Amino acid sequence: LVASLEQVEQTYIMVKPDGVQRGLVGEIISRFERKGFKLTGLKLFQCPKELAEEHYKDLRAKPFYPKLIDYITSGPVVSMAWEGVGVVASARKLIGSTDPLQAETGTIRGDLAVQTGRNVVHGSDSPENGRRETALWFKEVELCQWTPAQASWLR
Ligand code: RTP
Repeated sequence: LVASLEQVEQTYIMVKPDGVQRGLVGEIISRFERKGFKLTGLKLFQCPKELAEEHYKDLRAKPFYPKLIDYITSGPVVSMAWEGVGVVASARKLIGSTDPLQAETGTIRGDLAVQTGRNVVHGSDSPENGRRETALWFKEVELCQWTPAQASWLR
């Protein structure tokens, strides 16, 4: 009842090419499912350069930007849209710090990654970016709004 008064957010989560190629897709999806968030979009996708540039436009001036674009477009990614109360901050917690060596054990990066430039997963950093990135990576028809058939135990 309390949670239903809070804001339901959207976030964009992406298994990056290293995560796909290392066979971590199921493991990563599983962590968000087990937490209790709702999956509203899911696809395997080869990201075109233009989309990678738009997604990371705020990082254009960074020295690592060209390598970041090469990395994200180097093979298919798994794009996901997740929905829930507090999902943006909670997903960032599940993912862990950008540098996997600083990420806590128990987080995705803390458990499964070593290098910042190969940190297996992306998660939106604000509710606004959650909406922006979901709309950037998914067509409207690819997103499913659905309600569990039985009352949810989670909110
Ligand atoms: P993300 O957007 O992927 O969830 O990552 P983030 O917010 O934790 O980190 P951000 O600072 O937005 O950086 C985006 C991605 O750029 C790569 N990166 N490389 N020094 C480096 O080589 C460096 N710094 C950042 C990472 O893949 C990071 O996730």
